[in-house]
Amino acid sequence: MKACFIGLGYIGLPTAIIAANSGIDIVGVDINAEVVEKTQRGKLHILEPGLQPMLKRVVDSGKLVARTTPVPSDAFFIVVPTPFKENHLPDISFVEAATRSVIPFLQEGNLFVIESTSPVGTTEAMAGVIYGERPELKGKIHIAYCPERVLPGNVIYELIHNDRVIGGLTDDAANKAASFYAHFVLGTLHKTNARTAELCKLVENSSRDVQIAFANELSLICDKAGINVWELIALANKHPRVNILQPGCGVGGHCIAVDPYFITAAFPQESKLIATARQVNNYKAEWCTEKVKNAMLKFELLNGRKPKVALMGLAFKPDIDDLRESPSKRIATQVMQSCNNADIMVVEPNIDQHKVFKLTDYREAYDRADIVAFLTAHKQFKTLEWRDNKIILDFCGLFKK
Ligand code: SAJ
Repeated sequence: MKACFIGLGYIGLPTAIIAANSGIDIVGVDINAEVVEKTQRGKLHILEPGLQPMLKRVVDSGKLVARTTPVPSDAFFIVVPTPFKENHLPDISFVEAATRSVIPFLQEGNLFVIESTSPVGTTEAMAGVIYGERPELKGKIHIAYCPERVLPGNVIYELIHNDRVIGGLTDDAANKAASFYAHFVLGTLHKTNARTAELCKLVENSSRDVQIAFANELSLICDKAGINVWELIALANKHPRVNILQPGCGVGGHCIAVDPYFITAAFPQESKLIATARQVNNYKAEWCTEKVKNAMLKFELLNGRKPKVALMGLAFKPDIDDLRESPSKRIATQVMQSCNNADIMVVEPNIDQHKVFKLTDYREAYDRADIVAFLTAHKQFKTLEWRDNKIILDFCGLFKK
């Protein structure tokens, strides 16, 4: 069995490694020559615990080979990003380009699977692209959609143990894809059609977005009402059927802050709640920005000088180095743009340097600042003690005060 993985990013590379580790001959393909070269040397180009030694092993044993172009195989997997364009419209151009790149190599009996998060109907559309170029293959290859659902940081465990949803354009395609995943997935493989599987992925992340929006909305209400939101949520969660998530300074990352738009773009009339959740979570970051700016103004009025401000954390969630779609980064940018003369220290302990922000050590920033805004609850910040002589804006619930 030989399979080609198109896209060696945060999901494609770990899946390729785990599939190779299960004994399948894997060819990993990426258009980025640097990624290919590094992977060929057995060097991991992403941060993911436990994956480096596994990569080295499968490269050394010849089970994983990296290239910039596909080769004839039994199965092809599309694992490339699907960002959004202006107006939050999904951009499936990478999926289409990756699909087109494998078309010359497709043979009768092959399996073709899309894993990239995609709007409903993408798998059917890509089948149309394939058969448009290779009409002789119509009905002779097996096409399916099987979304990834792993949590960065826990990818090895989740790739093996999570259940998978496998949507075939035909029952045969779903069965064929399921027997591929059965080589390395211990979770249950649930078969369905491609459109259901596409929407299922979008719904999983939208569900989390809506739940976080509820927590963020509560934080706004509590702020006005003078109630501690952390205590409120902890108490409400004592109810056996209530499980409210935690508020923060908004929702970031390339999944939860993006995928709901794939639903709202296609079903605008029917997805009011999903759209509102996006607005609430986006608004929460603006609200935090205003809170910081107001605290700075108030400080200046009271003390007759500008405050020193520490903005703590740029990553989109705790203990990672990923700044994509990060609300903390947005807040830091907006605060800095609004007061160009102020003394602002930006802190991100998980990265060494940043091309826009000059980074300060977290202890130094905490010591020096008059106003401290905690944007991301990194573990380093949890070692700091509350100080009554500072104005602390605890947006991510570090002290739960
Ligand atoms: N967040 C909160 N409050 C919470 C939980 C999270 O504000 O109580 C924020 C985080 O700070 C972050 C954002 O939400 O900004 C998203 O973080 P996350 O940990 O919820 O999720 P991701 O983006 O790292 O991964 C999600 C996962 N999806 C679900 O849990 C439904 C993962 O399983 C998916 O595979 C991944 O998206 C993906 O690739 O789609």
